[in-house]
Parts: sequence; C-alpha cells; structure tokens
Amino acid sequence: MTKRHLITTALPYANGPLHIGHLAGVYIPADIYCRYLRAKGEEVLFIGGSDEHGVPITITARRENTTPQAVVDRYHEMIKKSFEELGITFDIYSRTTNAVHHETASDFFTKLYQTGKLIEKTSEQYYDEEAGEFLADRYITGTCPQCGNENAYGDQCEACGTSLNATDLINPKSVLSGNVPVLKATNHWYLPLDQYENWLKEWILEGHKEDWKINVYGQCKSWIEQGLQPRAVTRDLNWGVKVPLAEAEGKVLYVWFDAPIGYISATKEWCAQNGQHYEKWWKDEETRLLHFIGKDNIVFHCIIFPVMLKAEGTFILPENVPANEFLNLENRKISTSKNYAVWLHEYLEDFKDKQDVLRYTLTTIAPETKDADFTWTDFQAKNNNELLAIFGNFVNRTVVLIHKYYEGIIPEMGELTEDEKNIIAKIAEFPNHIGASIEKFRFREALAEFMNLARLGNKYLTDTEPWKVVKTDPERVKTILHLSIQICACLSVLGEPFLPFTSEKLQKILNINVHDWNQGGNIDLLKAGQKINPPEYLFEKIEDVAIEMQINKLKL
Ligand code: B3M
Ligand code: ZN
Repeated sequence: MTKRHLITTALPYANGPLHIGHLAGVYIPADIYCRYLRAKGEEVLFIGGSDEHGVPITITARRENTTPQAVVDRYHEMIKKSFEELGITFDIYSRTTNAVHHETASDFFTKLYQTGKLIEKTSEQYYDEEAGEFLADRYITGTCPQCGNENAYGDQCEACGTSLNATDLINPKSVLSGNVPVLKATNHWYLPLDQYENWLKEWILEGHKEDWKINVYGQCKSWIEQGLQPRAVTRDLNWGVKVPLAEAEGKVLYVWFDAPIGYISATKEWCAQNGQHYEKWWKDEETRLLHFIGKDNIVFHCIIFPVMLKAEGTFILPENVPANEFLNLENRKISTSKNYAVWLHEYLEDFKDKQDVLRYTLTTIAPETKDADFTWTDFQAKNNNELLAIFGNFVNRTVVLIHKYYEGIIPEMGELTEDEKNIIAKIAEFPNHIGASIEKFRFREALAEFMNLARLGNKYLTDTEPWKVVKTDPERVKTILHLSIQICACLSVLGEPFLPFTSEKLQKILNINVHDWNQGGNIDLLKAGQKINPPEYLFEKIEDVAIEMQINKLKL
C-alpha cells in the first residue's frame, strides 16, 4: 500500500445516541483500520460526522415540541463526545448542518442539474390534508409489499431491508395525523439510475467480484439484476439542504442525496483547517476511497452515491465498501425506538476506563459475514478469561518479576535455547500476519492473531517457570525475562489499533514510545539496562454484580 487513504464512516443520524451495533459494525473496524495504516506510515484521512437532516429528526422535534436544530445540536455533541471517549480517531467529526456542507451539496445538485443529469417529473405523492403537508419518507407508514411487515416506512422496510417508495405501501397512514393520506401532484428531480445499469454491471459485477466482500457484492448484484429505477433526489420538506432552483420553493434535497456528499464537505472543512486542497483526496486516482458502513446502507454507498459521483464526473469512486451485517443483543434485535440497546454513553459511565474491553469484545464478535450476538456474560468472560487471564496476566508477571529480581532494570539476554530461537522467529511474523488480516477487513481474525502472541508469551513464561529456575540457574532467568519483556513491547505496538488505551498504558510501564507497526515483531525494542516502571494492572476482573446490573437494565 502506498497510495493515500480516505476512510469514511457512515454518518450517524443526530437523532439518538450511539449503541454497540453501530460500533461493532462500523466505527471500531474503521478505527482499527485507520490506526493500523497510520502505524504503517501511510497517509490517512479518517472522516466522520453527524447526519443531521432527514425526516426522523423532524419527527423527533415535533414529538418533543422543539426544533430540528435543537435536536441535532444535542445529539451531535453527545455522539461526538462518546466517539472521542471510545478512542475513535477521526481526523474530523463534522456535521451536515454546516454551511460548507449546504454549499457543497447544493453545488453538487446544481452541477448535475445544469449538465442534464437529472430528470424532472411530476408525480402523485401522499399528502396529509389535515396537516397540509406532503408526507415524505418516514412521515408515512404502511404494510411492506415484500414481507408484510405492518410498520414499514415510506422509504424503507426495516424488517426485510427493501428500499421502498411511499406509494408501494399497502394501507398507507400519515404519521402526522394517523389519517389515510390522499395523492396530490408535485414536482421532483430524479437521478436516472436505470441509465447507469450497464456501467454498474461493469464496475461492480465485473470489476469488484474478487475484492468486495461477498455480502456486499451479493446485495449489489441482486439490486442491479432486479433492474434500477430513477430515484427522486428531492423532497417536499422544510428541513434539509434547500433545492437551489427558483421553482423549488419548499423543497429540500433528499437526505440520502446530501448525506454522502457530507464526506466531501467534511474533507473540505478539514483541508481548510490544515492547508490542503480537498481535490487531492477526492479527485486524484492515487487516493483509495473506502466507506465503512452497515448492511442497510449498502445500496446507497455502492449504487446511488457512486452513480452521483459518476454523473458529476470529476470525483473518484470507492475502491471498496467493507459493510458489516447486524449485531443483536442477548439474541434480540437492537431497537432504538424500543430502547433495547447498550448505549455507548451509558457504557462509558458504567465502565469507566474500560473502553478497550468493549472494543475487544465487539471486535471478537464483529458481524463481518453474518449477524452476530452480544451477550453480557460473553463480555465478562472475554474480559476475565482472555484480556485479564492471558494478556494482562502475562504482562503483569513479567513486570513484577523484573522488579522483584532486578529492581526494574531489564536484564541481559544470554544464550538461547532452540525453542527460544523458534519463538523469536514466530514473533517476527506477527506484524505481517495481523496486518494481512486487517487489510482483508478480517478484524476478528486479526485480533485473534494478536491474542495468539499474548498466549505465546504467557505460555513461554508458564513453561519456563523463572520463579522456580531462579533458585538453581539465575542466569537463565535473565534470558527468560528479557525475552518476555520484549514480547510485552511487541504486544504494545501490535495491540494499538485494537486496544489503544491498554497499549498506551503498557508503553508507559515499559517506558517506550513506539508506533511503528513493523517494529511489532522486533525483540530488540528494549535494551538491557533500561529501567521500566512499576507494575500496574492492564485489566481488572469484572464481577457478576456488574453484569447482572446490565442484564437487568435490558429487562425494562
Ligand atoms: N445516517 C443512515 C444510518 O445511520 C445514515 C447514514 C448516512 S451515511 C452518508 O444508518
Ligand atoms: Zn419488508
């Protein structure tokens, strides 16, 4: 990899707090990926931001008797803060109500409009006569024609994932009044996806058969093969980016049109603050654009946004879209509306300084190829039996013994056994092995491999028993503890993308500051004679009561 990397993550709606499903599917994998690339010395720009338009936000505002702006201000701050606390290393966390975004999205629309890339059509749309408003997207609910779910929305059925037009719904109902809506003529602009079918077949079905994940490729294939229809990119609403045409009073850009442009706006904003040109990131083939998203966003990132970029004509296209499946919670679907979730801001309160335990657990169960399940007992077991019993225990024993025998001064390495030579050869391979998995977006595998290094260290110490050997062969113990502390240093380097807080703590104990991935297999990171700091626990046991409390919280 030598290109520069522009990594985007789905912009969460500023309409509610973040939960573990978001983290496992999108933000933790993306953060691991970016931290890894930076440790490899690559040029990375990591983009996040809040999606602050769309109907759900106006519905919340109406329900809470406040303004959409007040709703997004509240959640934007909350989301931004929890990302920071979890150690998600965005270069910028922007928001789509920013002026630069309104201007960028508006210009994008204008360019498509002026170059004849949009179609204007009059159609009959649902209208609530009592409220005197058109019912865009989620302002209308009804029965999904695909799966029969009675609570499907005007834009999508969440039960089966089908993307819908409001007029597809059976028994439509207005969210505003509960009334049956009437049809009324209105004008909108459409992106003619059908005209891009051949191009999409070539670009995705032929071009990305090998490198896109099977779940992503499969969804695209089924979309394209079903045949694509023109999609309206404007709505009759008053919250959003105004359609920049005189005849479009009372209309805004569809949220799914403006939101992905938010990646471009955020880049512009960051560039303005950092003396760069955004074109370098968006208009140069040397940039690799990657979108980290959840599976419900695949069509927007693999089909609609690329068609927008293609139609505009001057932007690069995503090289890959590593989308994940969904995370369930204790065998049930996570639901924001039913308040059935583990909320990040609450976790961060309840488990202070345990960000890495969540990062670890969610990575080990990441829904990479199929839906996965989070349970609190598994979370506890992963902390107590893996992080603490293997990684923490190994580091702690090593650091304690070096203090006990050598007052914290790293001893010399003496002659090596054949076993030790093999171990050293194995350690050298870890950066490449773990890196290869990360580059394939197999974060579970990468983390498992990382833990194998901790296991290797732990087993080495257990097998060589320096606390016994010290009585008969003290020279030998120097070698054992020298090699062990070097393994601790390797763990601190290679663990950084996954467990950044722990790595930092460990590097403080070891008195080092190494962030070069390729050094993670080097058993020469510490020198004999260097002093290390006193032991500190990397992990604490999580007791049953803490877990029971969390399980009870879900039973409300
Ligand atoms: N806000 C949907 C979601 O949070 C949407 C993503 C926009 S990414 C440009 O699932
Ligand atoms: Zn459905």
